[in-house]
Amino acid sequence: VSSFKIIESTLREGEQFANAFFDTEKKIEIAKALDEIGVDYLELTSPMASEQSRQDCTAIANLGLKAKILTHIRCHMDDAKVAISTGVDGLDVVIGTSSYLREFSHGKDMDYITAKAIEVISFIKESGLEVRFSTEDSFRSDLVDLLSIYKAVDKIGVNRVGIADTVGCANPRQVYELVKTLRGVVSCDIECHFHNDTGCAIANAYAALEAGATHIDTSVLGIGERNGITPLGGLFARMYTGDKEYVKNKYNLHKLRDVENIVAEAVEVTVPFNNYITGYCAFTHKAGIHAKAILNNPSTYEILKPEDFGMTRYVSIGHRLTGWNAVKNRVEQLNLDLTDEDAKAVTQKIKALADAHGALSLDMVDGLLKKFHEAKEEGTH
Ligand code: HCA
Ligand code: CU
Repeated sequence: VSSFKIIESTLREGEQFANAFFDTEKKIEIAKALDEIGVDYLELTSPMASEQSRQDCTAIANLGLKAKILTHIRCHMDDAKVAISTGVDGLDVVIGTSSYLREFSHGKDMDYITAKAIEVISFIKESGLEVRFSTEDSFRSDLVDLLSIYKAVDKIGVNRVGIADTVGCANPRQVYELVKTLRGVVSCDIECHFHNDTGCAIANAYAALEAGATHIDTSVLGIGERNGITPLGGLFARMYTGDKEYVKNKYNLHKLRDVENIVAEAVEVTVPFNNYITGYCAFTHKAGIHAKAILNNPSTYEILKPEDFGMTRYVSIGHRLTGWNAVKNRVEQLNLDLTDEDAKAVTQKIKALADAHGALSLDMVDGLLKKFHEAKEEGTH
């Protein structure tokens, strides 16, 4: 995968998260924080959702951010007209194509959908805006229906077509196959949107990019409808691992933690302990064997460099799995005068204490080391 673009949808999909309520000020703060990271696009809630949503969309479209501003609308002329009047750079148009949605949601057939799509897309293009056309619930839609509607909109010059795994049912192999097939049928860009109900949202995004997709939808911490979509941080971790330089040069990765904290606080959740990159244990090394190798060369057990994300590595030593090399490293950090033999003795003491009482805090470990150091000093006087 040589390049990709991020459509950051915290301010659209993320607003569909159970706890989300962003007032205007919070939306602007989030938009600016995401812009600092350098995401390519921001996608905002439809101006048709409510009067305040319309005003907020207009306000953010006029902030002069580097990111292109999109709003997300139904495939209706009325939606398109109002959305254009907000001053956004482009519109993401969506309509359901699966039999579930055709039957139980909007009740329209494929001929109607195709004609409507062409009408709305042509209208948006005439106004000079970028336009994407996406099918909701793509993976439960008929493949022939999908390809023929994508082909039809590609022909009239849509900028991107979108595939949406609305229900989170797709797996990476299915994603690869669908995107690969679509890549052979349209010449425009391909955007993908993955829900995370079965934990595949990052892997699916990666598979889509490998198959020729160009744009991936994300949200901060993955928030969205139900359990959400591809998380921004997780996508960074995945893509960095494939092409570190591209990701580091294009995005300001040091700002990831800030925006996660802003969003976590706004929606009243804590950042998960095992979160990609920023989880509190994401760079904590524990077992003695790992600790020794990490101290010699971090690449032995680290695929992501913490410093590239403004994070720091931590080697945990106050537990029964500890090893003397890690303890000795702490001796050096504290600038104590202890030999290897001393470090080994303290290590045995830590293990015995941990067996008896559970983990020791770093303060307790430091206390043991200092006591050992002082005892030696007294011995030499
Ligand atoms: C929904 C809409 C959507 C749209 C995705 C897209 C989805 O909330 O149902 O515009 O590509 O998951 O299908 O988020
Ligand atoms: Cu969605």
